[in-house]
Amino acid sequence: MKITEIVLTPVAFRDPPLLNSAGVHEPWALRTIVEVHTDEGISGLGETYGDIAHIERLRQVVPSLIGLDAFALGPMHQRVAAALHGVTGFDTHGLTGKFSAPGTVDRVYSPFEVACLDIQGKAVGRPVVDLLGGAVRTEIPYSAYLFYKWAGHPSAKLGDEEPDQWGAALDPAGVVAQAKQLIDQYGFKSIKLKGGVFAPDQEVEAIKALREAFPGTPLRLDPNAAWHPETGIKVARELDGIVEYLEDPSPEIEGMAEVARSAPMPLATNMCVVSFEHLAPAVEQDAVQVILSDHHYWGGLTRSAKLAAICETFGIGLSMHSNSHLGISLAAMTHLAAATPNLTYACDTHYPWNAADDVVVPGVLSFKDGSLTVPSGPGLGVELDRDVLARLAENYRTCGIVKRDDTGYMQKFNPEYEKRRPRW
Ligand code: GKR
Ligand code: MG
Repeated sequence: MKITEIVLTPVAFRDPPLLNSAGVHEPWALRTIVEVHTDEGISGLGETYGDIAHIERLRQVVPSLIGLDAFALGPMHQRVAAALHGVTGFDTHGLTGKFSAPGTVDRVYSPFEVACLDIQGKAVGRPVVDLLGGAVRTEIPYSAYLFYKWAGHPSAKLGDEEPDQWGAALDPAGVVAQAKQLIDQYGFKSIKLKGGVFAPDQEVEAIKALREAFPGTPLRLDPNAAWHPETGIKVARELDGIVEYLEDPSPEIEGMAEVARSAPMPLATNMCVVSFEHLAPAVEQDAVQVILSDHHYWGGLTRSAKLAAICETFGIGLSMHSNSHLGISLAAMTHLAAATPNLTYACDTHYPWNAADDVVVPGVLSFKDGSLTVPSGPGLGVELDRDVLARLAENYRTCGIVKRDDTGYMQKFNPEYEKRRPRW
């Protein structure tokens, strides 16, 4: 089954002003929708980042994939590596760690692999989860992903914003209210708070307020490496018995190892271990006890299964990371989580923040009690809504954003703002 054509469609969709240690989300989030077509008339879908530099790298490899068998994933990875000739990508927010040349290959390869698995599933009439070894669970729990946020996007200056459907969350009461809203709507049974926005004491207070409002619900805090190791150690001690894990308190493997030596709870990361070459030093230093896998940068679903095996070997726990995304990614994440026995934490997802603009035909991806049922149709089990795709592609052409820049957007309203990691 030969690949005959690959279509890349950059899209932009509405994103609320979510705050993090790099700044604040812009009004539009970017993704690229990948469609792989074959000579047997079967097509597959993938979804990946939408920054211009990433799109250029996707474009660079497409010609070398034409003519390849849609089942030839090993050769496909090799062709992507050859086409990129050691190119190292980069992002400016740094929220998913440092890019290396092998990590860049995995990021670029991922959406093509997912699309080919979609094709393979359709060809044999089985869901992708079956190609990954079969479902060890059919309901996949996701966590309520809370963000500090402004009431809405400012039109000219901070303070003049028209509130969006979630309103502001800038203190512990706002964070608890946001959790209630997400839990009422989706039924989530775990909570993650994105931190690194306010001084650590205030974020600890917010976590304690969540503990009081939701007794027994697993909690996590993720400041995206905003703290010096000594601050990380202090916070870890204060949150003993309150969070199930503390995510990326401090930068780099060495910083995480320093915190881990004194932290009473496991430390998790999606920043210092983001590629296979980071695993050996992290294991040697016992820097992280949980890895947030993410098929968008670990090289697709089959290479994420390899990561899971390595984590199992070294007794490292597994959770799942997310960035702003649409339903093709959510379907792929759900199939992967269903097939990964040691993925025992509820997965992260930004989906509730962006669901209104999904490119996938509604119905299949609907949360019940905080979980998604693994789609049962062949392949990923989701279908593109062509009208929405056309609308989001037009958004991309007109929105004026070609790369995610949380820091630059924050500086528009607060010119003094500097991205500092660690800050406290
Ligand atoms: O969307 O602002 C965000 C997050 O901070 C995201 O970019 C991170 O990569 O969700 C992420 C995380 O867990 O670090
Ligand atoms: Mg994180």
